[in-house]
Amino acid sequence: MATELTQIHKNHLSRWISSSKKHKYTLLYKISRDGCCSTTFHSFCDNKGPTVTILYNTNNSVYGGYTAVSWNSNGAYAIDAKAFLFRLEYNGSNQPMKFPIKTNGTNAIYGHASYGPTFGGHDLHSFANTVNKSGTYFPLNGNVNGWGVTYDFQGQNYNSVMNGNLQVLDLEVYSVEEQELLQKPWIQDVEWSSKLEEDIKDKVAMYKPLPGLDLKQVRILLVGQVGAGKSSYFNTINSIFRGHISGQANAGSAEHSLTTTYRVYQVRDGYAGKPLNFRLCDTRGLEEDQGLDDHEVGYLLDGHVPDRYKFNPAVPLTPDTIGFVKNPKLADRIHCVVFVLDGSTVDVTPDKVMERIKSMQMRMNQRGIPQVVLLTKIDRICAEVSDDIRRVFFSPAMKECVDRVATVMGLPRSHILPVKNYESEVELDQNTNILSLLSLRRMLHFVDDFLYNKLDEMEDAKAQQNVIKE
Ligand SMILES: Nc1nc2c(ncn2[C@@H]2O[C@H](COP(=O)(O)OP(=O)(O)OP(=O)(O)O)[C@@H](O)[C@H]2O)c(=O)[nH]1
Ligand SMILES: [Mg+2]
Repeated sequence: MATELTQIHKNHLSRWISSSKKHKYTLLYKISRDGCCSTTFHSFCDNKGPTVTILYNTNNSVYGGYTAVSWNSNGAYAIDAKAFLFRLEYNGSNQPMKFPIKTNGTNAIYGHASYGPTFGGHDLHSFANTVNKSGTYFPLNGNVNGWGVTYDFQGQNYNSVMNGNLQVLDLEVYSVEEQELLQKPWIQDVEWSSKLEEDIKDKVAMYKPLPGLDLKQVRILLVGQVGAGKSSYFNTINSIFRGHISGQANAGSAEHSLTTTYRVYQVRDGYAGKPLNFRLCDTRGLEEDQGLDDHEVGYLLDGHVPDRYKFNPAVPLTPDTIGFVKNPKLADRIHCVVFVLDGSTVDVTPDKVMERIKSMQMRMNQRGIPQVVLLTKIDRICAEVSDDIRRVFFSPAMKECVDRVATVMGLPRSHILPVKNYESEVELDQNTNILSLLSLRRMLHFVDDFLYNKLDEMEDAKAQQNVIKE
């Protein structure tokens, strides 16, 4: 289990702290990093204003407490009517629940130099003095002797919140600051109008690959972790051009990749219309130990993999596989790669998946193939964006997420394209369409960069041949 506050956790906490405000969470103290010691806790966390304390236990449950007042070492209770305890996950599943204070704020927290974070009298006393790690976890020496004295546990007990023990993989304290929407957008904003929607839709529909390359359609490859939203992106684009919500590609949640077959999808302009000049290539998701492998990626990029090829981890693709495209042309190759990343969990992407993405990037760089990131599920990154997609470029949470992804992927911010895919909607929405079309138009610009390079290469080679002939 990741012992780090995810975006989904932050969203729950922010809603509980104040539904109308956004918050910035800064890690102050983490026992697996800083040691489990009350003096360290106080030196890092006293007088820091509002904080949230999170415990991750060995049963994959995540719980903790929020206080709007500063921690102190005075050996005294502090009053805080805004304090609450909470559960975020129970046995690895999302089970958020807020446990409000029931005493008008009296005895909300207890600050003592020898105590770690302690809430109520004492509904949750995490630890005292120093606790050493035992194997993989910290057997905290606190207690919950005052369970329900200060906080209203809504019928929940020590077992149903904390599995009846205080064995934790980690305990973290974050400072919580209120954040307003940005004054200036993190990247140029657009005019969210039906005219813009029509303009970009037309541009995309009229897109033609560079002449002189004998290329009718370009290919954009979608790769990324299982469940990131690759198939949903194709469905979103397809829906926009179909004129209604469509679910042509199978999308949903499964333990392993739902997409097991390589699909080189066409998008048609309107009902039974003619195919547009780009194809979206949907792949099997990346996983820590299975899924699309490096070898297959090389074949995909070079255009050896046939449409409807069934990925099979037990039988890797080889030149002898039926349908293997032996002599791919430029038209068979990939002209732009899109890394599809789930914005709401990107901060906890497993290291192994990240390593695989990095090694794929090397293959793409060797071939000069442009790369962009499609940041999906932005409705889960920021509640304000979920309410109104037009706030996407003004959301501090979006900016933070985009900056993190740009750094990790080694790409400029302008290569990170946020989208909200259609997932449960029944009607198209103008602003959702605009954001998706903007991303597609950017991808086609990147495709053009690649094609210009190819054209230059071809022309240079021709010129060389002419020189040799002369
Ligand atoms: N809220 C929200 N959910 C999304 C978004 N995009 C995709 N989803 C949901 O995420 C889940 C996974 O989406 P898929 O499109 O199947 O993901 P995939 O990358 O194709 O996954 P695999 O084929 O299994 O590798 C589905 O339940 C989608 O409805 C989004 O932008 N917002
Ligand atoms: Mg899929």
